[in-house]
Amino acid sequence: IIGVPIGGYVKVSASGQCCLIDDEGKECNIPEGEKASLKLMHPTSVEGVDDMIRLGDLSEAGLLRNLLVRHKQGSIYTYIGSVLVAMNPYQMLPIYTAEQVDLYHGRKLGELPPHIFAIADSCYYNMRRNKRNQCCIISGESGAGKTESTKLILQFLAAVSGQHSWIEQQIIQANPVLEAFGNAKTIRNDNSSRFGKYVEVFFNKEGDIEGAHMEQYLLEKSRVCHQAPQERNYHIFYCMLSGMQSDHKKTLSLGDASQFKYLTEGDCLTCDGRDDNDEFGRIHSALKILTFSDRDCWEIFKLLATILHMGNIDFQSTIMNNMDSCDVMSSNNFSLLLALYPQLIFLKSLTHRSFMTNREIVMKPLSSEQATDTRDAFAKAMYGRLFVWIFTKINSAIHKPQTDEPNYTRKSTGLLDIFGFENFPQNSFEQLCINYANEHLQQFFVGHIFKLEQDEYSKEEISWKRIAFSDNQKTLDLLAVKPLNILALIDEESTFPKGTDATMLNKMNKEHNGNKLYMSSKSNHGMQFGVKHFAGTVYYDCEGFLEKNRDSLSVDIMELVQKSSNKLLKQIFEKETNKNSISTLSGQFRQSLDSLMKALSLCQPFFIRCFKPNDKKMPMVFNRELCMQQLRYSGMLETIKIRKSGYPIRHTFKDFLQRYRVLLKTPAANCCAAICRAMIKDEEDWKIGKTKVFLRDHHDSFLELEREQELYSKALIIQRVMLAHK
Ligand code: AD9
Ligand code: MG
Repeated sequence: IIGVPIGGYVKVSASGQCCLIDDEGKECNIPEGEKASLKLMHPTSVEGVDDMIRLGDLSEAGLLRNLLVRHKQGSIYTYIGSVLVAMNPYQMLPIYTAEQVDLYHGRKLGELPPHIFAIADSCYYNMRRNKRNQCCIISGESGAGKTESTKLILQFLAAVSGQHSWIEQQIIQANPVLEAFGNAKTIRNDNSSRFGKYVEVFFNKEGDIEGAHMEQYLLEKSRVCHQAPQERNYHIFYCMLSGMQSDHKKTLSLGDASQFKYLTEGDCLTCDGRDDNDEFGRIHSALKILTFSDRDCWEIFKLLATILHMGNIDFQSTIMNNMDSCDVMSSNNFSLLLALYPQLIFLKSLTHRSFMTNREIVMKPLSSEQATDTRDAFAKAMYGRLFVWIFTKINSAIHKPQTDEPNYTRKSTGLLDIFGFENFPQNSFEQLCINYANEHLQQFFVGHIFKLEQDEYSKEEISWKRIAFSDNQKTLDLLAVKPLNILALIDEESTFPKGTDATMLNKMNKEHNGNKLYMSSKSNHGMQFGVKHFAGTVYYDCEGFLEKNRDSLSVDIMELVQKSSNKLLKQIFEKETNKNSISTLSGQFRQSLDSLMKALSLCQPFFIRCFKPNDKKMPMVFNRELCMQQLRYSGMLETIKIRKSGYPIRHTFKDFLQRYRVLLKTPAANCCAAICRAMIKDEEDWKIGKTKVFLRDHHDSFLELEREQELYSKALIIQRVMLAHK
């Protein structure tokens, strides 16, 4: 890697020839002239350290090597103070057993080798000791291990929570369901989360889990209709087709996955290491635990089948009155769909769109491409709403009202597992939203580690040399803060009936041309724009932006839903009317992110940075370049510098005294004596007994007076300072 030295050791052969074996196992002879560029490694780098704050060689190369050495030893966790770096092992390690839970429970951070359980235990301990809500912010790119880490923390919290009750079971069982409906195989991760989630677990005074609440963010709906090569649709479809009883399948006219267009676009039906058949059983029983009735499950599967059958509808182009139009191909088998909808309305709403002229509503025929888009939009909307419905239902199962205890509000630990930063050869609206969310989180991290820390030092007048750090606020400004920011322009254009992706891009180019963080289209006809994100520059393809952002269905489709005989279908589309006023997707996403950030800012945060050691999903392979990239953009080097020279722990004097006075080993009596000695001249005027201080009568009021004066003069000073500031 350019500019990043590699570690190694020198082997001297019997003949005296020197040869270098580097960290990647490569042997090379060192020409005489280059020997001077060899540097002796700092002793802390040779075997690696648990906490990178202790590294002697605080350089990129030093950090990288530390992670490499530990990865080789099988130590996947490393601290930077209280920040945990977690390297995906891509293999099952025997470190998550009940014994390990016991081992880490009740121990201080750093007492034992770094572990995700240690972070979980710190959360739990802090929550109870400080009576403050905690949160774990888990970040990293796709496949780095965020979702697995979230599950491990939940597992730990459930294990240490006193009672082993039904509610813990339910919270844990929410995962297989959410993953079935919201995760899919992508080229980066066989179980990639295509939505973000924030899970808040509530604890009562005794430290037992009392309930939970989950928030979801922006499911990737486009996957329902399109998959990139070697990627799959959501797991649930394949599980259903492989695990469902054959008579049920027959009722729903289901064969196997290869029969459905929506499942075959990526040319990948199975996923190594996943057994869709087994998984179906697990999903089904998890649904039951979460209070979904057999009927609910059946309704869900029916809707999924509907979506699959919809995908198989083809349109045949025709010309009618000189206009492009189309018909549904008669060869298609859509008998299942017709059981749901009146036939004529169904066919018409897919192939026509009605709109208002000055006087009346007219039906305009759609071309076969437009009809295909309408069909896909309907399928995506169905799946998206089904997902939200399932999510809401899970939430109501795990929601438990706080037990009525006067003077106690229950505390929570929140776990944030959100989609990682994405930069594909082609990026669209979804990537823009995802990367915007990641910018927000990065800002939160930077804000917490750097800004707050340094601000606190200046406030307390602690002498301190400021550390430069890369702040991504300017990117956030460009995306969502400045007037006419990118998201605002997309929203604005989405509300113009005549707005197109091209007019939107035009406005963006005009507005942000001078901004160094913004890249205009590469050519005049280009439909791309670029944003310089904290983790690299991403070019976005504008095509489809407005349509995705508007996220609306034609009135004809909405009418079709109303006329359908399916209760669940009607129910999931019901909310439309009473949804709050924000109608665009990016608007809703922004709002939910804002409230997330607000919630996070009220918690004591822990940060877990997941790292991906290689792109091949392989154990024991450490790609230095890939890791270097992650180290750089996650700001780890700066984090270490600030943690190393900083004071991340702070107490008010009062708290500190109350907690740590015992360590002085001065008995209380001696402290009392010290006070008396300082205040009362004559040693004969006071005596220290076994449990009490004995004073002369007049010294009682004397001490009280002195105390008052001391406190009063402090109050006066404060008052004066406040007046001066006015
Ligand atoms: V994405 O942004 O949702 O695409 P994640 O969530 O960061 O991504 P995930 O947790 O799904 O990644 O991890 C990917 C895979 O790595 C898992 O399916 C496991 O096979 C593997 N993994 C991750 N962490 C561990 C671990 N602690 N132990 C064993 C792991 N395997
Ligand atoms: Mg995930």
